[in-house]
Amino acid sequence: MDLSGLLPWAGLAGASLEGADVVVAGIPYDGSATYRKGAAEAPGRIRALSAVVPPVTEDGRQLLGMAVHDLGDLDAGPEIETGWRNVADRLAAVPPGALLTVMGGDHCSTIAVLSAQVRRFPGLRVLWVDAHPDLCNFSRGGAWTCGCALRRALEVAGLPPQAAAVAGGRDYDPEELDFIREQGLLLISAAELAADPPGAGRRVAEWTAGHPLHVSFDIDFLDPAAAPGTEIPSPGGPSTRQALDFLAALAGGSRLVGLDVTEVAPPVDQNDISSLAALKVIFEFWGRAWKPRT
Ligand SMILES: [Mn+2]
Repeated sequence: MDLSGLLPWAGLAGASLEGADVVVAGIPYDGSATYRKGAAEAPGRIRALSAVVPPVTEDGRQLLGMAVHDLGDLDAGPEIETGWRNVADRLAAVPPGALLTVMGGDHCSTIAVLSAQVRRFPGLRVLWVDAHPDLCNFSRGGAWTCGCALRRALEVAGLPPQAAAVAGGRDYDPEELDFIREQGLLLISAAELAADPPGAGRRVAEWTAGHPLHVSFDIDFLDPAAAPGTEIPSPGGPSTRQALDFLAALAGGSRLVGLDVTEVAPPVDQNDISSLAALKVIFEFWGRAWKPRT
């Protein structure tokens, strides 16, 4: 793809950190991926491809005037178990008025993101958009592997399990279903969501009850036809269209304070389909969550 002459983030980047409406960062970490690695390359690839996106959303909203600051990539070190702290400190210093947007990394990079977000926004709620709940206490040989990402993130951030909801679930370990039932988490399955994306979005918005909401979007939420380049593709997922309709309805009734998109793995992608899907989610999210200053 010829990107010469084009600027990242639709040309919107270049604002100061203090004056930014949106702050972007990458976490090039895939040390917790147990099947197919490659998510460490996602921030670089998504940032490069962001130059081809126009600064207009699909419903015609202008993003020109939205001030973007790109922090660049943050180093989580070789192991997220220790590496999350430095990344969280950097992200927690982002001014509260800025919409935080992070590119993973495997889904354990979200451990750093959520611990920062809960410092920026007390009372935070988390929507885990994913084919997998990532709620195992121990999975695939470790407690800090991707199957444990949400479980560890809640612990590290000091959030009760009830502060999280899962949307798009269709692959479970038995332990996760027990945990969801015992702790009373909201779970909206892929089948429920695909049957009525706006209805599912409204249900989540209602659940947030006015609390600040961070959305953690694992690209494997999407059907592998829409996002093949990921660690663990899971057939039977929603389309990108359904995902956007879900997010639009969600945005209509909730207070969005951040987004992270994880598990895009460029080395196993096809023609950048998955990176471009991630960018579509990011830009449409911005269009929904950003309130132009008047
Ligand atoms: Mn995940």
